[in-house]
Amino acid sequence: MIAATLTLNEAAELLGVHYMTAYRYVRLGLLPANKVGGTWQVARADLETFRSDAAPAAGGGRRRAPWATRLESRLVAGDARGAWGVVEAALAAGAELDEIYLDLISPAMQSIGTRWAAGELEVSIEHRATGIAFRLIGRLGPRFARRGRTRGVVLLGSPEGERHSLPIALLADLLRGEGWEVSDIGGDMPLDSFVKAAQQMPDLVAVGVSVTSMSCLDAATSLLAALRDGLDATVYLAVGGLAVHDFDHARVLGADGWARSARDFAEQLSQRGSGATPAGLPA
Ligand code: B12
Repeated sequence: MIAATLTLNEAAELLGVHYMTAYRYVRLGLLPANKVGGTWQVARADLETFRSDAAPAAGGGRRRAPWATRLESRLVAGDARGAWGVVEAALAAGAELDEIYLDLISPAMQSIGTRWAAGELEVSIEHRATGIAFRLIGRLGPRFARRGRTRGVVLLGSPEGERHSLPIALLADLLRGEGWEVSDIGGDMPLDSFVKAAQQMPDLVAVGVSVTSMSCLDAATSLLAALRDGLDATVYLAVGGLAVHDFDHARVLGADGWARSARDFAEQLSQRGSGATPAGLPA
């Protein structure tokens, strides 16, 4: 009977490469593997997929590296070093910092969430993956820093009860990369403290409220109303995140604007900064 699982040595032999080369494939997220009792194990099916992926694409073109899938495999395995290896490899291959956040880390986390919801992954795996994702952005975050004058101050946070703070941390760095000074007050922020933080922020241009859980939409509505009452009318109030469907929904919640992604939000803020009114948004 053919074994469904191989040691890394066996996998290296079947691939015709040195053990260390096979290990590097694992570390780069190219070859999925799990550590069991101190040794790496590779599923035979994953080895076959790796082999066919390594073959030249039909028509002679180069295959696009599936970085997000590789990162996901390292996050699910709890392999922080390997996850960083994937990020480094993607950067070396020419990926920009915003692409690492939006096209690697975000889809990897979204897929992990889908797999958790389908009962395929334990919640402990999801928590561990989130911890590693935070460590990745902890290393990458300083690279977004821009020299010189900032374009203005943006406050980001989530209403009380909303524990999804990773989307805010990602959004914060992406806006910093566009030259904004960002204050990230994280998730699950009591309403009074959120409003006070905004009021104490000099030169505040915009507040972004992030809502991922549907159950926190009411808290977001109360927060936006309190921010509207407590802040100067020139401060732009935006809402976003998985639980907010579109611009109309954002208006119902009491915000001035909405953006589906961090890229769109950065674009909106830039247009406001330049004095132009973003399409479909109030001045
Ligand atoms: C990690 C995670 C957690 C962690 C969060 C840890 C942390 N500190 O962040 C923990 C374990 C705490 C958690 C808890 C729960 N989670 Co959870 N979680 C996730 C997971 C896997 C990843 C979240 C993430 O970081 N995504 C990556 C970010 C980048 O994606 P994003 O949300 O699209 O963000 C972008 C845009 O939305 C936008 N954006 C975000 N905010 C804002 C704000 C503004 C102003 C603007 C303009 C734009 C903007 O910019 C971002 C970058 O482009 C998701 C899966 C998923 N699909 O996201 C589930 C997920 C969000 N969780 C879910 C659920 C159900 C829960 C729990 C209810 C589970 C439970 N029974 O306890 C609790 C709820 C806790 C609470 N009250 O908040 C569901 C949500 C379903 C729903 N919409 O209601 C998801 C979708 C999983 C699933 N597929 O079912 N979770």
